[in-house]
Amino acid sequence: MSTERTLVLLKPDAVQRSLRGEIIRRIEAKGYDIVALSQRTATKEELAAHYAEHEGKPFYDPLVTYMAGGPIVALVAEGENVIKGFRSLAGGTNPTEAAPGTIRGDLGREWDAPVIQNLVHGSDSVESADREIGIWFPNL
Ligand code: DAT
Ligand code: MG
Repeated sequence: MSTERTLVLLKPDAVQRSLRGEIIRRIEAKGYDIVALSQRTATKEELAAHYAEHEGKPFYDPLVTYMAGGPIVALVAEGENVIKGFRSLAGGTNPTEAAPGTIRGDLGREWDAPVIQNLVHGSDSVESADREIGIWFPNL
């Protein structure tokens, strides 16, 4: 076990649907600390850095357009194994298939859109978390 930090984004659909409180409640109820939090509209530069691993994939352009389409909330959560733990809270990528009890499974659904809108992002490894926290919170 080790204390970790992870980068969470509440995506534009979460903000637009007024689900910020519900999602943050689940993070806090799980017992993780929120050590930084900021709402802003993401720039294309931030999103290009954040989603560099997906550049060239068919959903990349719609993904960046969706993520730039409204305010997001970026936050850093801290706790033992929080990287894996938040991804468990979030559920699988496709909200139709995400397990009930998870953020995406309980609150998400598919829409007629060229990209999956699934409410939240969570870092997938220690290396990703370090890199992503550096993008969204360079002074942390
Ligand atoms: P995750 O967010 O579960 O880590 P990912 O990193 O593979 O998933 O993809 C980033 C986002 O891109 C994901 O949250 C939703 C979107 N996405 C992924 N695969 C997709 C696909 N096949 N079609 C449309 N959108 C997709
Ligand atoms: Mg990912």
